Amino acid sequence: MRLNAMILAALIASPAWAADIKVENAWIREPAPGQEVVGGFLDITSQKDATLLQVKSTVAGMVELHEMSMNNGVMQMRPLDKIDLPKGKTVKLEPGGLHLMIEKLKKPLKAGDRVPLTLKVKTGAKIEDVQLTAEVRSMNAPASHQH
Ligand SMILES: [Cu+2]
Repeated sequence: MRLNAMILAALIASPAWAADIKVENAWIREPAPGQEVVGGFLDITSQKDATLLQVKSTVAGMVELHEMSMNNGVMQMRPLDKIDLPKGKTVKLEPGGLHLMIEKLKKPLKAGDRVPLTLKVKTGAKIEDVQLTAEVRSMNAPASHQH
């Protein structure tokens, strides 16, 4: 029993990032009162060719990968089933482009809150979870899109 507990403690204490994946500037737009869908943004760099398959958060019922783009002068958004992470390239999820759509919020988020996110990243045949926290930030501009 004691040995199992020690192994568990060692696992929990291991570094938060996967060795080959670096995540920076993770933030979430503060939702308006009653709003249950918000955008999430981050910069992700992989040292190997990899694929972001899925994102989860304990504060949300669902997180989708989305892409916004201009189409004949109209801003459109579509869900993606994955986001490619080319080796050594920083892929930016940012307003107006790729983003996370954090949906079915289980509680109100306020500016300054730290929200846990889990990224499921596939590298070759290996799939691993990358844990991080994103800061909720208020934006003066209204949400840039509606569902
Ligand atoms: Cu979206």
